[in-house]
Amino acid sequence: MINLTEYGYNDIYEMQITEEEKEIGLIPARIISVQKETYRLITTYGEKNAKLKGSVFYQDARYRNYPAVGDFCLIKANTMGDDVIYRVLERRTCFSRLNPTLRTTVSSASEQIVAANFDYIFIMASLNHDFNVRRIERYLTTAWQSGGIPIVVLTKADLCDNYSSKAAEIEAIAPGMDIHVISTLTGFGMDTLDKYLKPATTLVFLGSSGIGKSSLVNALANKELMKVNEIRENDSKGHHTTTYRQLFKLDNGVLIIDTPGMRELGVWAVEEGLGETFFDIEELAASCRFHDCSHTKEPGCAVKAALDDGTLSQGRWKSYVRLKKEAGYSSRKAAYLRAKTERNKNVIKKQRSEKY
Ligand SMILES: Nc1nc2c(ncn2[C@@H]2O[C@H](COP(=O)(O)OP(=O)(O)OP(=O)(O)O)[C@@H](O)[C@H]2O)c(=O)[nH]1
Ligand SMILES: [Mg+2]
Ligand SMILES: [Zn+2]
Repeated sequence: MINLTEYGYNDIYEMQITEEEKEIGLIPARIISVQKETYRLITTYGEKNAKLKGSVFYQDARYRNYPAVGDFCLIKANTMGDDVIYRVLERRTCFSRLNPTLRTTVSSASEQIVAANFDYIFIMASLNHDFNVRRIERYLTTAWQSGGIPIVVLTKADLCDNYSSKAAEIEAIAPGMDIHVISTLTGFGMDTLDKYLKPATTLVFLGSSGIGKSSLVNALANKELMKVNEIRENDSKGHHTTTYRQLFKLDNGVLIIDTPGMRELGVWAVEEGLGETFFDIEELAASCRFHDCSHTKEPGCAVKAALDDGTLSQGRWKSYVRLKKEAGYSSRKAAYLRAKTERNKNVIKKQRSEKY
């Protein structure tokens, strides 16, 4: 028997299971990889392939509820074939991006969950030609929304002779954040990652293709878990070695989710998604006595009542508040950018009129 707590399972998930679900024999499992329609998962019985229970998933168009790597699900074990996934348990943390294949509209249907239920989110970039501060900043913005702790890992230190100045550039956009400079080739800086390597702790590796995510998985595992292509540095661009997301348990008990390099992040449009994602909270807020209720000390506050009687979890409320703030920030930023574009247009117009 496998102990699922070694795979990060704990009370946060356990308490979401209803009596009815227990009665019909549903058990928890963690998704360890997703390839098209096939889900690979781990349960107390071991590793199995699983399929979605069609009647539950297909009538629910909200993409968000589909399992992603790292998710804890309720499944029905099937000795005759694939197990059946009934439900995704509420995520403790998750990282999402706009689904590049569904970009026509910005709705919750175009959100793609990259990984779920991790503790640390490694935002990785290589110190050679891939290095791009703005891209790292975009990743960090989204990573903060995930609920996990973002860590910056700069790879291939052996190919860079001014890594401290590059690390300083990151420090400037992410003050106080942990930044690590490593080389899996020489072993440089590898020991600085030790503090994240605790049993049953989940790490997710994100970053462009070819920067050494899988190499780091292998280096930490001390064996070749993931295929790494030994291609020349200047040929590595645009070549994906890892093709799907996968969760590994190392011998030291650490859980790592390796992901394929992302060409584009398409930062999840927080503002548009907020109401759909947190429809329950928006509904509650609408029934507060005062329409401009701040949900802190007003009488007749429905949000506070729901928090008190437990129908709304503190975690969900906190992430709503955080996202709301974030949305305010991005709309202010958008307004600023619009104003700036307007100004530029006027400058160009003026220059043009001066010409003629
Ligand atoms: N010089 C040097 N090369 C490295 C280092 N780490 C990885 N590489 C090389 O970089 C190339 C890409 O490494 P991978 O680990 O496959 O990169 P990845 O981020 O997993 O790429 P995808 O799976 O495509 O997303 C390989 O040729 C590695 O040998 C390093 O620290 N130094
Ligand atoms: Mg890889
Ligand atoms: Zn209120």
